[in-house]
Amino acid sequence: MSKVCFDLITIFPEYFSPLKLSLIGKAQENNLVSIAIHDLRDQAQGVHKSVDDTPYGGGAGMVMSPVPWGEALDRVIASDSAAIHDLIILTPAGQKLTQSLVEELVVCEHLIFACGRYEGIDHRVTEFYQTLPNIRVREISIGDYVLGGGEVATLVIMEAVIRLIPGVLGNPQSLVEESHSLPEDAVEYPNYTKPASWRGIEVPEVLLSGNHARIKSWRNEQARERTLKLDPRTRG
Ligand code: JBZ
Repeated sequence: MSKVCFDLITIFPEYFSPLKLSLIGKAQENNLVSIAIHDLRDQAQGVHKSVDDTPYGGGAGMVMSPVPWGEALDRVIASDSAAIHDLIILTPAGQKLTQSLVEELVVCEHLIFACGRYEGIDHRVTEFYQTLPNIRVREISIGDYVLGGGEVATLVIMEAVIRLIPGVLGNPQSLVEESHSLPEDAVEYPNYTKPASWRGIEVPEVLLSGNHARIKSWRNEQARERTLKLDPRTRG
């Protein structure tokens, strides 16, 4: 069975409390994934346990020191030294997250998420781990907006990856429908449930018709309209 191991390294371990909930909580209980959370500050030196310093060359803000990062990463890698590790460094300069990237990640055996804060992590961390055998370094961004650190980006990626692990979703049909029934790159059709009339708004008649061919083509048309409305230049 393909059990994916996750190690998360952060100065805010409590950011990851929601991983005990819902789908991801169940996936852990059912031993489909293992998730370990590590406090970077455990590897920091001195009374102040500082993990950042001023940037060489000047400029605003602080940069995370490679020293505690190296200690934390070496420990995680050593704890499963036979595995191939994918080290994911969250950064706005990274490869944009897409469903195809998520599909690449779900086949990895051991994913390490390095969650930076401040202006990010000293670039030598990327450079060093790229030189090691059995480690693949990936710099990833979840999108074009400004975040305060890598923790929320990590949660997004984990939710997208873990739901693709075999056995995690109760109803694997939803995976099939997502990937096949709609045109490539289309958004979903609108969904309705009971009651058939709510605040004077009726559920579209076609959905009550029982005519599955009509329903299918109506849904495809709705999805196409929504997709065009979102991005008329490149989609639909
Ligand atoms: C991300 C310093 O740590 C950061 C800051 C911003 C940021 C990330 C990490 S990851 N933005 C994104 O996914 O866009």
